[in-house]
Amino acid sequence: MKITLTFNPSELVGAGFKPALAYWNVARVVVIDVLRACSTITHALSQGCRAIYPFASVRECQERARAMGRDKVLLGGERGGLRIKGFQLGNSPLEYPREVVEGKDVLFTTTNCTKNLNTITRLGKPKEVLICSLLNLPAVAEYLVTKGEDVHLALSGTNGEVSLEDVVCGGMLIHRLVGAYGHTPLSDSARLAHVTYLHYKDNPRQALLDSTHGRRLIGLGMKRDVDFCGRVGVYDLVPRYSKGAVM
Ligand code: 3SL
Repeated sequence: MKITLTFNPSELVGAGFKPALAYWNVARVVVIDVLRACSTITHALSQGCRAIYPFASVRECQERARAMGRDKVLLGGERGGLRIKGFQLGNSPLEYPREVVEGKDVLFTTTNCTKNLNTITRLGKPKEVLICSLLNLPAVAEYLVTKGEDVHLALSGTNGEVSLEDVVCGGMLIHRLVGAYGHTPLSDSARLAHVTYLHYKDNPRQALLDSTHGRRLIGLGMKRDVDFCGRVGVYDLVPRYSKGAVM
């Protein structure tokens, strides 16, 4: 099992990643966005949401809503961390309880994560595309261990920058895979994530509080979201992206 990692979606299309494209089509890709999209997706699915349809842009989301029937779907997501005008839901997991999302399809767009997903699927056809946050990390790790195949961790980052909380989540996943497999070839970026995780090993939640994005969300009055997303292994779920939907 070889493990590679990109810190944000712009690296996926950069020249540096090109040599790995052949490998891309056989790898299992794990998309990570701890604050907050992957946490929100995982939580919504745990609450009985039928499917989440991720879109790169607000316009695509609105067009699909018109095509599917505006009253048949929920629109969710954010720009700048805030709910988009005309959308019923933002990107806070707390806005996705069972009474709101059970049996519903959510059309979803966020600044970084849904663009990351979009880039991944435009680049080719990975074997599987999985969604991981701290909330479901043990379930994802367990699943990957049963497969024992190459994995690429695609962190979402923030506006083209590295996000500490995503790096620590990626590093925690690597730690579990290395623990299960012993010697595992790691790319330098995967090794960096692992080392960063080891720094936060005893208190991974602290990484969310230290991170630029976590502090920004707290500044916007969203401390409850940061606390919610900082919990490890709450859901035994491995959401998959396939044919335009996460289920
Ligand atoms: O960019 C994203 O995908 C979001 O998760 C960022 S935010 O936490 O909603 O600001």
